[in-house]
Amino acid sequence: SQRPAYLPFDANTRSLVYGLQPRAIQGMLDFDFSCGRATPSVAAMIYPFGGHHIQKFYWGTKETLLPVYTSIKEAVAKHPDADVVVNFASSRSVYSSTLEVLELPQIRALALIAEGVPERHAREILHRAKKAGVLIIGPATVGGIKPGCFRIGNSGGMMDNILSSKLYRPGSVGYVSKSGGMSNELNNILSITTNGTYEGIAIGGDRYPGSTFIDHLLRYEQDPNCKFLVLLGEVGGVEEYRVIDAVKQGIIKKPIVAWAIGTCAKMFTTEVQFGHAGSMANSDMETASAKNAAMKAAGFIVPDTFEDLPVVLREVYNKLVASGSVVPVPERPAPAIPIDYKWAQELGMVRKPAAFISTISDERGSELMYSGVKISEVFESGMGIGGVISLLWFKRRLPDYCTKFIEMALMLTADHGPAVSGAMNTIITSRAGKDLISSLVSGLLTIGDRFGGALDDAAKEFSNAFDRGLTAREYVDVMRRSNKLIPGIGHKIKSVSNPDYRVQVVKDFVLNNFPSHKMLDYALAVEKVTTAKKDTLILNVDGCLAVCFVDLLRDSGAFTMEEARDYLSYGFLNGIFTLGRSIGFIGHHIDQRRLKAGLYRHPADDFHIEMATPARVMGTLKK
Ligand code: Q5B
Repeated sequence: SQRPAYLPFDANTRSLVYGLQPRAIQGMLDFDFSCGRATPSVAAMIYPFGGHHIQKFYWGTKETLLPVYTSIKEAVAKHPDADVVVNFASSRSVYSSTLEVLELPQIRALALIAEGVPERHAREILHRAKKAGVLIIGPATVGGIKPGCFRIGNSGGMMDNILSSKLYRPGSVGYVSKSGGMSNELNNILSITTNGTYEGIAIGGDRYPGSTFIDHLLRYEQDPNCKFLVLLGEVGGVEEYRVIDAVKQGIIKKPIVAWAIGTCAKMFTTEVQFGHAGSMANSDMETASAKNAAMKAAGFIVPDTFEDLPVVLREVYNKLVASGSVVPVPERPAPAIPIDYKWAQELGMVRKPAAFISTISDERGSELMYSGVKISEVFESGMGIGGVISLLWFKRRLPDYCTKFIEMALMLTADHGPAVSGAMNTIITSRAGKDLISSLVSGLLTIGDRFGGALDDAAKEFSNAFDRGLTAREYVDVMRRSNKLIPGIGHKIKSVSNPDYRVQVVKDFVLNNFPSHKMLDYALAVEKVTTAKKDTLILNVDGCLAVCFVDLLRDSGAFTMEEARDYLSYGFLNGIFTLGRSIGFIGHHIDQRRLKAGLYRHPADDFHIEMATPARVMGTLKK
């Protein structure tokens, strides 16, 4: 690295991020963009699982791609300009991945974010890092921030915090604290009382941090651009005393403002463990009050209370300005940072017309809802599949007899043997080795005017004729004159002498439960006319269900006349047969699988094949 050791980060720092942390990386890139960096500070990610790939991030309003490598070695080799690793590995894997990084001389600084790293591991990392001359920040830290240059992970908080604390440009104060929360507080105070943060490091709250207060303060002391120092320590440990020694020995000469947090500990009768692992006084000198007194005695600028910290910071800053040590530069306007659409939407800053409208279900809340009814209520009410269909198809709760009728329709249409067109298709497809969906769809595709899909037309034609006041005979004659088959009439095998039991079940139910069955009565009158002509021209299952659904729509009281007309025009009735028969087709597919049925080839003698020899086209077959 070209940078002096006291300057691990500058505006050209490039880093590798260990672990898949898209939010943190986006935060780093947004920070870079706000600083006006030419290149993103993250060169690549390392993630041992899932193979090489690339991930997309925003760079301002545009998008940029970052590679993901599976090994640290490869990432380092591919990005020789990267000399920092931000390691998001968990407490379980941070040790091994960090030791691996420490083997690579290219990496000069390493931030360890994981909490709960065993102290034995932390001490070994510390030892090896010292030997390798690598700066370690952490573990158990958010990292640190160098305004205008580089941000470690989530340091500095959300982008609005970064902007309000003016972290997009450097100030003059180098600070060191223990945690991200303390750092955020300092960034804010410094932006108000001084020209802001020059660099801030949170060393982490563990008992064995990879670098301590003194390491960073010595760097700041050497860095000519850092004009004064701030130490925000806390109760527990003796690290503040190492800084006191350095001040006493004249190694640290720059003004240093300090405060040890935790002075309230003396109000408790027993020793108190504050938030961090190391924040407990094991002796009198480790108390915050003792540290504050010792720092004051050594010449640090120590306020009387934490509340007075801003006052002393402002005083020190004003003195440095007056002496010419700090030369304030005109404030540049805060950069405009594009914010994520989702976030802007949550803040109510943007609106966008939805491309789709949906009114029947919603899974976004804590509970799935069908047409405004919670799924728990769907079950508690015992509404069954008929009730679910009434919610999802008609957006209303239908009376019990209607939901029972829907269920009956599904049960009766579920299957009608293997010989019908749809089942044949499913079976043949299944035997050709195709999967369930293909076999099912192959069967469903046969549903139409002739087979199973006559419901919609039957409902339409019967109700038209009825509404026009045609008698049953007149309707049959009208259809014959226009050369149309009556939808819902006729069956390949069922007849007056071989009645379809399914139709009988439907009729019985409707006659006994529906408040009105005008359309069924009309269709039965039509059946009388057609069966007089031919035994097989019965009201078939499609026709019977269709006319009964018209009765339900028109006379159950659950629909207006207009709604009844609309629903019929949507063609939902064939959906009843399709839904019901899907049960059977799936059954046939499973059946064929269970039987291990092989590929089917239809016997050739079942085809009458006749091919006409094509006529010779003059001139093309000349000898
Ligand atoms: N004729 C169903 O035909 C079938 C007539 C008619 C006036 C009619 C035929 C038809 C309308 C569509 C319909 C649903 C193709 C049927 C279903 C589900 C199923 C199936 C299963 C299951 C049967 C003989 C003579 C001819 C015709 C005349 C026929 N239909 N006249 N209106 N509707 N119906 N589909 O038996 O003078 O001799 O020339 O298209 O409702 O799909 O189990 O199999 O659950 O899976 O082949 O139940 O009726 O009769 O075509 O030989 O005609 O009757 O004009 O007169 P067939 P054809 P003529 S239920």
